[in-house]
Amino acid sequence: MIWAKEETLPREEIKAIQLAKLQQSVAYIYERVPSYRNRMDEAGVKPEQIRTLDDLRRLPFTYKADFKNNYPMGLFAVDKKELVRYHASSGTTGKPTVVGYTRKDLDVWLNNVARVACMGGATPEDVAQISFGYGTFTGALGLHGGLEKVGASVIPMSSGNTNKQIMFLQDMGVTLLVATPSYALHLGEEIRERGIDPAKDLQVHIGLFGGEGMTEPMRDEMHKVWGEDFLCTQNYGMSELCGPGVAGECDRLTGMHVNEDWFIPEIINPETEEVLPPGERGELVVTALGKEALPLIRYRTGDMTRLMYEPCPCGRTTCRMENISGRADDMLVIRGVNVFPGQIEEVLFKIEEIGPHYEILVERKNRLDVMTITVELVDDRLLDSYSQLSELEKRIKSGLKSQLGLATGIRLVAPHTLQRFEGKARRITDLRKDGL
Ligand code: DLL
Repeated sequence: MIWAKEETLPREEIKAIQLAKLQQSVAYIYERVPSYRNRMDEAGVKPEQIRTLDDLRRLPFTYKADFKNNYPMGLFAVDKKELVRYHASSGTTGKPTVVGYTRKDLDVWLNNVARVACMGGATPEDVAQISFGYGTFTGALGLHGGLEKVGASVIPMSSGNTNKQIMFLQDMGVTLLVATPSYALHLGEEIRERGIDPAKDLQVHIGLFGGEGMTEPMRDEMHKVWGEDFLCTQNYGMSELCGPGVAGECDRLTGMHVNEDWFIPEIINPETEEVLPPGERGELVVTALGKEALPLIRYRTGDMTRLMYEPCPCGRTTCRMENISGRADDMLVIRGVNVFPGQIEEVLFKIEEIGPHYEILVERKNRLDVMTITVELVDDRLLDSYSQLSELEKRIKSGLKSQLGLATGIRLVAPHTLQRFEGKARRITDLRKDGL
């Protein structure tokens, strides 16, 4: 089911909508947000100079630091009394990033989430269990509201309490699961451990995943746990832009369709800030159109991907973004080599004897970067065989060496030793200190 006619417009019509909304949004932000007006003045660009979509490049970027410097609501374009909702994303350190919505913003947002839910196969018949943590995180209330718009019935389960999750999945005839991919894998494993076969004993046949990436090997793993016919798609978004609802995969699994009538995506080289041609990989920059409370122009998302404009067999004409290959700032530099966690995952997930959970530790020893990856065995009987263990370790190391061009340490641990995450997985610990 395609939720909105804007998803199937000819490119020229999409561009016309984008230009009209861009001109309106730039004039609006210039008038109402002093810090962005100052930046435009410094760059010597006025709203009336935005005459074509190419003029977007004349506009200054907005950075995550702008939220910090204007905490909590300095980037807002409306008075507090116009707001009907706040959300906030958890920063790794310091204050959260606070975002707000007017009534119209909320309606646009949830309609965009409804589109994404339909891309992933949701229908009014579905019973949806939301296993994202409720709270200021945009994921839970975003998917909740979007699925209600579709007409599905929603169970606001929240994260954690695996026994209760499983009981509801069974007793309520849940057909659709919303979670982070790492939690969905964990939950699936727990279900199997209780002697339940999700493919036969449960009715769950759709997974709407997001908030963190899902690589193809992870999707394969998901099928092993939840069954071959499980349609699992991922969707993308971020609090600053609205939350979920920016882009989502359809059942053809050809990348995430961007809701282009509300978001203009660009790809830039994160170092030079130069705009890259379609198809090239770089940092995603997004302009959010038509937002009242928190308009954002050319926001540096920090997420690395590429855009594809070829038509999709599903009938949607919107451009698609590839699976996020990492964050510009999540990238690890190990002895001068750029490493994205996704690359490590690609290797690990192809090895049968180990499970999908891992931890990366980076330290500096004798002035050298050392990366150690801890992975779980699937079968603890392997722990009794030294020769099998060392053969496995060698195989993992050589897979990683050819993928990353880098030697890594491997620790093999018994099943269920590593921490599981209910929300976004935190798999990297970087203990390096500058200058050592
Ligand atoms: O994670 C919004 C969201 C919730 C999207 C649920 C989809 C589903 P934040 O908490 O602000 O918002 O985190 C945004 O999460 O910049 C990405 O780095 C990462 N992220 C979100 N979705 C994906 C995805 C929500 N599908 C940050 N693949 C973003 C990879 C993702 N990374």
